[in-house]
Amino acid sequence: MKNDQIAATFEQLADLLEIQEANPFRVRAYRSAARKISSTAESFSSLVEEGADLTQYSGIGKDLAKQIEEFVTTGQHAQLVELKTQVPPGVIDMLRIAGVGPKKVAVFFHKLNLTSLDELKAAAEAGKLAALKGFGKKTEQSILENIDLAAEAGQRISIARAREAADAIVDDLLQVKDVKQAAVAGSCRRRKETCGDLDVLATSASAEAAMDRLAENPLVESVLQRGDTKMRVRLNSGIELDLRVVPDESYGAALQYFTGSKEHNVVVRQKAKDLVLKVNEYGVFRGDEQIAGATEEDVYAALDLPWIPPELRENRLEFNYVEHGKLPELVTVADIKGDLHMHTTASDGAASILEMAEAAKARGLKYIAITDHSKRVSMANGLDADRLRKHWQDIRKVREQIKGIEILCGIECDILEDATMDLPDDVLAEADWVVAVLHYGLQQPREQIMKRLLTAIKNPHVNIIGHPTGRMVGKREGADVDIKQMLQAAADHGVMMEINAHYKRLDLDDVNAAAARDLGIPIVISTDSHSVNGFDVLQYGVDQARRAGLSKADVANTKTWAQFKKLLNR
Ligand code: DGT
Ligand code: CA
Ligand code: CA
Repeated sequence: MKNDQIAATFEQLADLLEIQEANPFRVRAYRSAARKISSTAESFSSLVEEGADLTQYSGIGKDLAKQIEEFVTTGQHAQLVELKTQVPPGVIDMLRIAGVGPKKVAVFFHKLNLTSLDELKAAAEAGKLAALKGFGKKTEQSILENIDLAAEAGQRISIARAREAADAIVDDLLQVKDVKQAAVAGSCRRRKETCGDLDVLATSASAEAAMDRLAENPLVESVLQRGDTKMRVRLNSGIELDLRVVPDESYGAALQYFTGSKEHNVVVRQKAKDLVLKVNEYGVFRGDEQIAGATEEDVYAALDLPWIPPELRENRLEFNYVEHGKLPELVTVADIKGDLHMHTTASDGAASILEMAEAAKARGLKYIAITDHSKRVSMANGLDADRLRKHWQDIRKVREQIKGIEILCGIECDILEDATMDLPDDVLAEADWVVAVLHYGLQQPREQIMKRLLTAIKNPHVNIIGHPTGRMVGKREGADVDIKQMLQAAADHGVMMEINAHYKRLDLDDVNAAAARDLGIPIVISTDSHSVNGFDVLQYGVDQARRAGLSKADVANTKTWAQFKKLLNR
């Protein structure tokens, strides 16, 4: 079990306790434990296995240590299970609305007896929220703006949670003697930013053995359906998972079919028809004769197609590539040599400059930029000019303490609501690397949003636009950005574009990143790390780039430091 998963459970516990108006100290204890766990490099799961004393970590007392041990060994948290019986799922759903936290939800639940998103929406439309003590028209308006997105997102989970669960279940199935092959399929294999359910395939001499094993997995809450070769279960996280056990000779065909997308498969079936063949989850057939099916490569080859990476299977780019005979060699995590967006204790990060540099170096990175917040982000302790210059002095000192990694003096500079930069030009001029971002006023009209973005793009000291739309996956629509205009301006002025790798952002998204690439804009995949574990999200950013069809050459931070340096002077 990963630290993130343990932390997410404690965060959820804190949310539910807060909704139930529990003692604030208890709530805070769970939240700080969650933060500690997710920002600690050692795996708590392994620590528990080794019998280590968890109370050595600040913020983790005896009681919490016991709860962590119980959760890691059983996959269940008794108190969380109990709380879930008290708080209806529809109330928990309200937490997905941007700007709505447990305190507000507690009021909706206890004062207005609202128990679903639909009921909350109706109450907002009737003006009942604005009438509540401590609420106003503005809050009500913002809830109305964001509630549909929260409802639409439904029970879809982030690719990060999806991969953790699916990978753990696949690994566990592979422990079964009779199971020869197992893999995740569906949207999770295509690395879509969210997954509606998980799809897992296995080949096994005994389908029973594979299904029994899944039923016993600690991540599984209940078995919903079970047939001879098919099973559907609900996981503790609420997400559902389909397992299909298939014969070896059909494994590739099943993997191809259940990886999807449906749209991709429509084209694949048409290709088969054109060749007077038939393709389904059992294989490729000429009449009754199976001519392929054991591997995906064979299936595609039988249809005169190259094997297509799952991330591209959306019927968006892939068949164009195939037609022109140049399926790109997609960028990989191993290609990434630098990380140009991260935070330290100078603003809202959990680690020092040196700790971040050491962690980056340990992961094989050759250059990083320290980009703490500018002063507008006061809740993150953002830096004004004086503090920033001192911070850069500290960074220069750290350069003397660590060799083998280049450390840039950077800044994540807010683009203010009035379309000025949060720091004066003379300060920005001293930076090695300026990431310009929108954090506030995302609801402004398109015209003002564009004025802000264009101010930043035209500023000669700005190197890159960070998380360009400001969207939060499944939670908040980004600002009303005219993507085409922004990208054209960036191309004209030599400004790069970020793919923020955090699974809650993944911004630029796959479609916009492809558009940026088409204009020749260098794309940088950044982790936006706030702790030494923050680098873990790199894979999600790389996956988003792969979904955009990006190769190594399209991603600027695959360059060596000597090459990358040349891009710094605009
Ligand atoms: P999700 O779960 O909403 O994130 O998206 P997927 O793509 O995982 O969709 P899912 O779980 O409904 O089905 C998995 C794959 O199985 C899907 O990508 C393609 C294939 N599949 C499922 N149902 C159908 C169908 O009715 N027709 C075709 N052609 N393929 C299907
Ligand atoms: Ca699925
Ligand atoms: Ca499914």
